[in-house]
Amino acid sequence: MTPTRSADMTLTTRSAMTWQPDVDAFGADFAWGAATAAYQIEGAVAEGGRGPSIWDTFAHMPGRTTRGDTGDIACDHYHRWESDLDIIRDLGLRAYRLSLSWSRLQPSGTGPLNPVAVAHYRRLLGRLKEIGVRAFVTLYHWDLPQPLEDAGGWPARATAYRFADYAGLVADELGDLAEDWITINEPWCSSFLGYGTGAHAPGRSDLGEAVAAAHHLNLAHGLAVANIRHRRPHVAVGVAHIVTDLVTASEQPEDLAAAARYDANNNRMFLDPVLRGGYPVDVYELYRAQRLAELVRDGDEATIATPVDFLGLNHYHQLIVRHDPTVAHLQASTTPAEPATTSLRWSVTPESLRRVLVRVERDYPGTPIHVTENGASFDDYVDHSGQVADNERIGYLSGYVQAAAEAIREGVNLQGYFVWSLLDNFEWAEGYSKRFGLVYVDYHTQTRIPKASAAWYRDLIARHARAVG
Ligand code: IFM
Repeated sequence: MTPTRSADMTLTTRSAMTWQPDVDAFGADFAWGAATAAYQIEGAVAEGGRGPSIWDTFAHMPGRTTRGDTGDIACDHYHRWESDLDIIRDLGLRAYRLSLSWSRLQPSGTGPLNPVAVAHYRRLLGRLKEIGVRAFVTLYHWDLPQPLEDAGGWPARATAYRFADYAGLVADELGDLAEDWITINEPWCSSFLGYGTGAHAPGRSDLGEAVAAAHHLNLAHGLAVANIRHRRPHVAVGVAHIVTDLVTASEQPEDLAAAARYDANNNRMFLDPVLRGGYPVDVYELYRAQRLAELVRDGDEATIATPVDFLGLNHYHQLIVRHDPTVAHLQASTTPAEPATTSLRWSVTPESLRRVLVRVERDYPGTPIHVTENGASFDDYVDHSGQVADNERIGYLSGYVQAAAEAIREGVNLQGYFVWSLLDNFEWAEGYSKRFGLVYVDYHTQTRIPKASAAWYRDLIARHARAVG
């Protein structure tokens, strides 16, 4: 099928609704899915033996989240998971990416798993199997058990070993119910937002801690891959990194250098150790004062480079980078590449997805990739007829899916695509003010209303199924 608009157009207008991406590029087994994360949807924070995580603590601190929102109830998915899985089935999703709550499964961060939580997730994963939906299970999506934070958090090397232990136990208990596992979601956010800027839990602001956290998250990933493989040799294991598309503001040497520093920090500090065997030289340079070289012990880089079966790539938008001496440490600042039109003031740049996919193929050839997150927040509302006409989201997704198709045609080994998110949910420091879902959630009544984009996605998946026979 030939697209009627070129993918590099910014798709923010209502006319984009009529536009259909090229589904022929995607393989027969392509994993069309949607994604969520435990703290963002589950609620039930004090039930079933769950202990507090750093996000419980942080969200309850005054002034940390918009309107003081917390994940205490969220989408109440812990109680409503069966009907939420019915929505997944009705949309025809081929795959669903969810995360497990570490503080539900292992409240103190050490010791045996909590049998109530194991039983809960066994029911949920078992039901996904029954309805023929491929589960992609993330072990860590930012909700560190609070006792581990009290013992030092991610800046402490021991936390990496606690995570690897947890991963092994989960593989023992749940590894028969899912073929696809993701160790950690976006370690850049956990380290640099959690311990660097303090915008995310646990809210610490110390660059040295952020750098230590980054290395220990990378190490935790590598240790966990080995532990999972040891127990479940046949499952596929990967990690989900946010890969930002960066464009240099000018060809001036100082802007080029700023873009390289930004890229080193946001992208290569996480991709290179996993896919190339070690940190790049400029990352060691960038974090010389924070003693990265001393944090990295003999054997760590080999552990982190334990081969993965796929890269989970999370991508949202493109940024323009320029030299900015007023910004500490990176001396670089960014602006959106296009007028920022999503409600998070992110721009809509479909071409950036093609660019990051092609870049990963160029820099780490042959890596199987799943786009484990892509989507946009808009100010969705229920109209007088009870519908949510989120045409901007349809425009966004059309453009990015087309960009993914073009990347495949350019040789990228792309095997799956997950919309962020299945449901509107707790958007971290932004609380419930930002809506990313294919499905609208009324937080007062917990009513779910599939948006127009959900129908659009269902039809896309069905059209692809017909195209591949
Ligand atoms: O909601 C988040 C998700 O938890 C991690 N990746 C980015 C999403 C949108 O901000």
